[in-house]
Amino acid sequence: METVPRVDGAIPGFPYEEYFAQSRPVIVTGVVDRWAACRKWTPQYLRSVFAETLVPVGIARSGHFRLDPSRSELEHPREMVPFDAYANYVEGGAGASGWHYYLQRLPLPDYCPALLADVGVLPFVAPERLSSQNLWFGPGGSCTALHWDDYDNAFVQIRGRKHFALFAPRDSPYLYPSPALSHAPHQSRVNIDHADPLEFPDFSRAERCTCVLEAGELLLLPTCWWHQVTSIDTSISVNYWWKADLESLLTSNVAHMMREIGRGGTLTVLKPFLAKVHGGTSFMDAAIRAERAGQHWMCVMLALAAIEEFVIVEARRIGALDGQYVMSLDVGTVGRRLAGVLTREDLERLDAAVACAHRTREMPLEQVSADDALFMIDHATAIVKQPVKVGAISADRGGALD
Ligand SMILES: O=C(O)CCC(=O)C(=O)O
Repeated sequence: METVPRVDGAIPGFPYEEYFAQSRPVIVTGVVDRWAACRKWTPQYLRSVFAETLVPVGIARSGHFRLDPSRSELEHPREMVPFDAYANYVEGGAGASGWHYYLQRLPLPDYCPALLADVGVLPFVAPERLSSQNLWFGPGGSCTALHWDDYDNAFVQIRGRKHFALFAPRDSPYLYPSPALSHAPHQSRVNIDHADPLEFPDFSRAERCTCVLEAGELLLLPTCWWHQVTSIDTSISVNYWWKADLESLLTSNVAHMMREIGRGGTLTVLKPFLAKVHGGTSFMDAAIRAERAGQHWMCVMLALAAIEEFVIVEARRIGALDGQYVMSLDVGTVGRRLAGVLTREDLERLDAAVACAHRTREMPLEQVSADDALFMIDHATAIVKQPVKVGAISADRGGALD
């Protein structure tokens, strides 16, 4: 089993961005240990600052916190609890009642902006890309189940230790994600501590990488890395999520979702996902960027999404789609209702592009050729007169990641 490397970050010009660009997790020492938070923050200190502020605390029977794929929420509803009472519970030794409580990803700017004065600035996080800064506070044994996020992550351990089990994005086929159109497509169905080999026979092929993050250390966790996180002691952490580059999201995690969604219908449901990506402007732009990055499978699927979206938007505009459930329609058929928008030549291109994309969808990512990618760009560019920008269409069905 591999471990995550530790590097000393206290050198001028430390190459933070390279670790994200190359999708390599790393523990950085000698940086965040200088933050005031690492000196000041204890359960008692947090209690004095938050006082009776109500905070949403997660509840689980076992200490294992999982999302319910049908609700985009934890398996048990969170409870609003006064912070001071929760801090008493953490300090008093959890678990007496058989229930386990964990304060997960509490947005600090919303709940306690005063605490932000104690954390430093991360020079590699551009303010316009920052999505959230969250507090994680709980007793030993709190475990956030295996999942991946569509943001880059800087995870700062302030107090106590946390154990991380990581899997690279390429291991997604062995990690059995929840269904792509569920509310937790980024969560694994496998309990990695007691995996059932009959239910999840390929799990043993996944290569686990582990580490224990100590107080005063910073873990750089690039987007799409699967992680399960377990507090070893009473633990206080802060994490930063920010918009990842489009190219680093075009991984087998997203391919798995696209394949599953594409088998049942159109890919336009992935639009909210695109909106969370740095540089994600339209499916067409994304397809072109994927082609430039040599990600041919992704290019083909994104070009198909651009075509599907254009056909749906145009069909709605001229009233040819009333009441039809967009998720499962056949774009070839709908395209034929677009007289005046699509020419006969466009329709021939549409059929050829859909056939190419459906064939590609079932292929391993690395086997798709540059010719197929260019064929799709060419056809999509001809069909899609005006790429639909992010935010211009609302998807009919959720499925975007939290
Ligand atoms: O600390 C935890 O419990 C989970 C952290 C996590 O999942 C994250 O930062 O993405």
